[in-house]
Amino acid sequence: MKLEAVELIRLNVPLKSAFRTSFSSVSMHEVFWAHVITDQGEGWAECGANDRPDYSSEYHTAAMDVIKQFILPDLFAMGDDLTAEKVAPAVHWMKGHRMAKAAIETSLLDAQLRHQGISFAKYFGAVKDRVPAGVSVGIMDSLGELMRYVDGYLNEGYLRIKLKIEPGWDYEPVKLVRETYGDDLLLQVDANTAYTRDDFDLLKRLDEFNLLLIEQPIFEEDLLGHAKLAQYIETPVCLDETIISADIARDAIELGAAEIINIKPSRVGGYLESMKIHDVAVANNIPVWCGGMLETGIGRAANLALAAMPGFTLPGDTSASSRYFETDLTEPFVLVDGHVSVPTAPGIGVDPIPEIVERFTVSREWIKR
Ligand code: OSB
Ligand code: MG
Repeated sequence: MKLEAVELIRLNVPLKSAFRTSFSSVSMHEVFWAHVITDQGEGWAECGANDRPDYSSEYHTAAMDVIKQFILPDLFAMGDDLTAEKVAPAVHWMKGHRMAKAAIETSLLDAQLRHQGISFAKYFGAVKDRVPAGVSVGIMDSLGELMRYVDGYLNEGYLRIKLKIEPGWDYEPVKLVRETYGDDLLLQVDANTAYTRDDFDLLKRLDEFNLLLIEQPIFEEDLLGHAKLAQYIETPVCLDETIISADIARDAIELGAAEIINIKPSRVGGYLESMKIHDVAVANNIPVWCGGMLETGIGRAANLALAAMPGFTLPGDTSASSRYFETDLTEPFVLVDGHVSVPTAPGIGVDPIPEIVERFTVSREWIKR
């Protein structure tokens, strides 16, 4: 395949309600898409980077810059020798910038598989045609507000609730949700690194609520700290921010720092690295689940395909489009019996709807070979 041109499309898509985590409150999903044109057809991907370097060191302006200055020149230079599988080796010299790399690799994989008539799900070796959906519930201003949201999501049929936590918003909300809905509710929490090694006793108090897992309790570089915490508490420790590669996944598992792994393709540099992490986890009996970055349909479609791989044994943050947006930019993903369908059409399996995309577009830029 030969890469002819890339369009970077910046979009501002309003969220239905503000999504607050321990690191930010977002009411506008500010993202960009990579739209590649190759000699075999076009492809699409959503970059997972936020507008600020708050979840990871990446942010969308920087990701776009890295794509333009470094990633594309290397790929243009490969002529017609390019495949999606060759992207990661070609840009391996470049430190970090995994979300930028993932956006380009994924859009090329989309182009390649659309041309071959193969869906992402088939390429990944998916074993399900629909995946169980959880929902990530942000930090709220009050317990009453939290309960209205949790109640609404459970009524819609979500199969698992994830509560965002931070110091001061942990024990009480978890206790209230557990006591209101009983022991059968699949319940987990996500701290996005908000705690420290000094908080282990506080986190141990959550043991009484029989949580599925606690996600990324402390600093992402503190592998040993997570291993110590995993020893100290009953709740399984799940890593998100820390796991940026299959190598780190292997080490975290061996160290006892990751009893469960959240796989987010953007964070790890793409779907091919995600498949490797899946395989490392499965080989070590570590459950994985698919995380999210509030993706529009373009990113969500690919995540759903990944979540249909056999090792994804826990419900993901692969919620329906209506969890996030009044209007998605592709055919919306809907919740049916707590599940979301895995796309079956070639590539990511969905297309942007031009009139809707237009409404949310902030800017477009073409980079040609
Ligand atoms: O830590 O999983 C996270 C959203 C943005 C950044 C980080 C995270 C999240 C979520 C929501 O928890 C996941 C989703 O529903 O897409
Ligand atoms: Mg997380």
